[in-house]
Amino acid sequence: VVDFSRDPTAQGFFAPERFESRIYDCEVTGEIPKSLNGAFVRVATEWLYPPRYPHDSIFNADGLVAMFRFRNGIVDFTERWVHTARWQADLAARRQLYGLYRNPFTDDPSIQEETIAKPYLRTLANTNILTHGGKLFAMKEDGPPYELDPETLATRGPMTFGGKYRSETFTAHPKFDPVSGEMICYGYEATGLASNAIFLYTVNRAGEVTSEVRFKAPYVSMVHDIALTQKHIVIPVFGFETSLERLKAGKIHWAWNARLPTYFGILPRGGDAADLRWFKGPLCEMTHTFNARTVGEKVILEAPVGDSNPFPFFPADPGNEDPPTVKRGWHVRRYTFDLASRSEGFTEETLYSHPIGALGRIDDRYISLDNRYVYTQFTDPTRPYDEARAGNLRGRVTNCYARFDLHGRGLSTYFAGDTHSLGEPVFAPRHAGSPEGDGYLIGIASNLAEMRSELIIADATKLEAGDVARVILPFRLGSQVHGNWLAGDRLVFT
Ligand code: V55
Ligand code: FE
Repeated sequence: VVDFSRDPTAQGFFAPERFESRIYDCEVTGEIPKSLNGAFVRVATEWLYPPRYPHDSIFNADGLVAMFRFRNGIVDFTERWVHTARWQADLAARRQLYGLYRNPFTDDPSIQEETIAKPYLRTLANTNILTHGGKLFAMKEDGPPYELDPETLATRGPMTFGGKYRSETFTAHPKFDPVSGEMICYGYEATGLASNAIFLYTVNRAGEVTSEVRFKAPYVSMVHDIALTQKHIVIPVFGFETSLERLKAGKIHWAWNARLPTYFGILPRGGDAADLRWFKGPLCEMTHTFNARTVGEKVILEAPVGDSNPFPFFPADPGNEDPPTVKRGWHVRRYTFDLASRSEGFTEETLYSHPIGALGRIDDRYISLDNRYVYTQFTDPTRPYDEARAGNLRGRVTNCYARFDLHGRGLSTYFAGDTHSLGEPVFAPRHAGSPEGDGYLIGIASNLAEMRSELIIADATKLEAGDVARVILPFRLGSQVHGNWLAGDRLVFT
């Protein structure tokens, strides 16, 4: 039975829509820049069938991928479920067979034996969507990526990399080196549920695995994102914990634990496990990174960072909660790791005390290089809000994008309007050769008054001027996890 009426998080603007769709030549306001050739792709979490447990995480909902294909000022739209093994099994059974987030011990008894032995079969491919080696794929960090047809978004199936990718899992945040064209990717819990094995891979331009490094995390935690420099890979480990006992007890995969330290692994590129060095310090919540670089003997990392549990659906066990004095929210912070020092410590510096969102992006052509700008969304409670038209969400809507200057220490902001709420912004270059930051911020806005979603296109160099165009959808899109701009000259989008 499909009944979402008892789920308070699935109502109003957030009620699941659950359909696959195609719109030819979308409705547009303003003018889409003709130089934008490529695609904005994104993935949302949406339940095909309601969860078996009411306290489950929305991260355990199915992946719904969408593409806005830009050609010469025209935009076509396609949206499809990722037809994972799990999605297909649920559809065949006409009900939700799968239990809590990343806990097969809570699955339907009819499938448990298989899902406990092969937990990667439960992946939802619901976290990110990217291309490499001529393939488009959606992924979640608990299983293999799923390859998609770049024209139709039809699911082709799990990716195997010719058998040379040996981790059971694959991160949702692979990193692309713009100089070498390589993809650096990894899996944590690489050898099974609650294992502390991390396998890290280099995949060349052609999509072939060229190196593997196997090592162990200091404790089993959510290694959601990493950072890449031209010389090093930075691996943050912080704050969440799990164990087989916990999973067998039927609990959700992760518990926050404010008593845990943060570790940062620094691995030289081309090195092996013996070259990995762990730095250790007080807890910092760094689910996502902006970027990093190696300068002499120092590795320098910027990230949106907080000090408290970011995910209320992964609560702490009694005694491990955040102290009551802790401030919630995120800031732009810089971390410096001194490879010449013998100390295991690192330094932390808040670059901007301005509140920001948990997601942050850069001009992806500068991944691993010295970037000047970082972009994120945030809530400005002083901006106007039309409660009569948009409903009772005053002070809670994410109404702005920000660009922070890491060199000049300046901030510019875009305001989406008094009935809108924004997700993650992505950066699209104005032209293939335009300098860093010369381009557009693109992202989905919820129009809470009209009950529809809009794709915002704002000039990243003139955010205060408002957007240059919006693509108007006649329906709501599910909550985005991540999106990306795939330029026309990049691989599958020629
Ligand atoms: C995140 C999202 C996930 C997940 C783990 O945003 C971390 C972070 C949508 O699923 O499984
Ligand atoms: Fe993420």
